[in-house]
Amino acid sequence: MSDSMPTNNVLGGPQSLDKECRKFLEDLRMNGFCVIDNVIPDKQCAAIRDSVSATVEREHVNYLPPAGVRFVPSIINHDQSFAHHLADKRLLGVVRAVLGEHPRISFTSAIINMPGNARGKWHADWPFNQNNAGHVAAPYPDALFHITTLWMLSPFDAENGGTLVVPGSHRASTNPTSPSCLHDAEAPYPTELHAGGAAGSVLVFDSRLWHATAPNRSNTSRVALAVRYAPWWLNVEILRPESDLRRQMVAEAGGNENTVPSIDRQVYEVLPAVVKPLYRHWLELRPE
Ligand SMILES: O=C(O)CCC(=O)C(=O)O
Repeated sequence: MSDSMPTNNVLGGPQSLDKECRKFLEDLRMNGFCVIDNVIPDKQCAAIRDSVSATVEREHVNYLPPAGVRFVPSIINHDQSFAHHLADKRLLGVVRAVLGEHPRISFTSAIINMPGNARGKWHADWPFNQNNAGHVAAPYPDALFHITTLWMLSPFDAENGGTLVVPGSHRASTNPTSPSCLHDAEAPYPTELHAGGAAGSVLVFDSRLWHATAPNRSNTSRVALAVRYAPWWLNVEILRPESDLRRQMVAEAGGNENTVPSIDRQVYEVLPAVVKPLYRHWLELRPE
């Protein structure tokens, strides 16, 4: 790809980025996703996986379909074993190149796909999922302004349910959560593939990318974190349980929305200094 191609709002001169980062950005721009390997070094990955698995066992909440998936929102409040890696230089290099300075974490969830879990429906993530009260209505503009990352605490492969993705679908102006989309959310897509990687890798994708939970056909759980990054200017308050915006747009309007509990002050205080700026906006709101 030449540097004269449309940049799809990737900020900063491409010359200022190193070769590896340029490759990640090219994949993200052309296919809608890339995989950054070795974000969590091998030696630490097993301990983090064990810690997250134990936390999910203790804290998992009732989650909607697909069946067989365990979920903990804002797991950072219960488990900080992985916290240091959230500000990984290579990953944040990609995030900043796309979203600009002062990115923020919008979601920190744990997801465990148990052996035999059901396949999920095709969707794009918040704020492009049309089933959420807070969404950018389809047809939406061709701009990348929210990044989803799936952290492979287990290796991801076709057998254990590496995430299903449709390469290139991030440039569509709609997705199968919209009645206007021609594709049935439950039907396989001809060009779908499983995103894969070794444990410790991070799948990074444009939140508009069509993706779905894949069935885990192995006999061990697939353990992952879903961490999403937003630019400073994207309003994420609808996700916060105690916000007035949520009261207005979800409770009073009778809508559906993800719930992202605020971060406990005591947890925030013990986070690594490089990670604090990513969560500062999500500190619990003190009653006036
Ligand atoms: O766990 C996966 O592979 C997919 C998760 C997913 O679809 C999501 O978090 O939006």
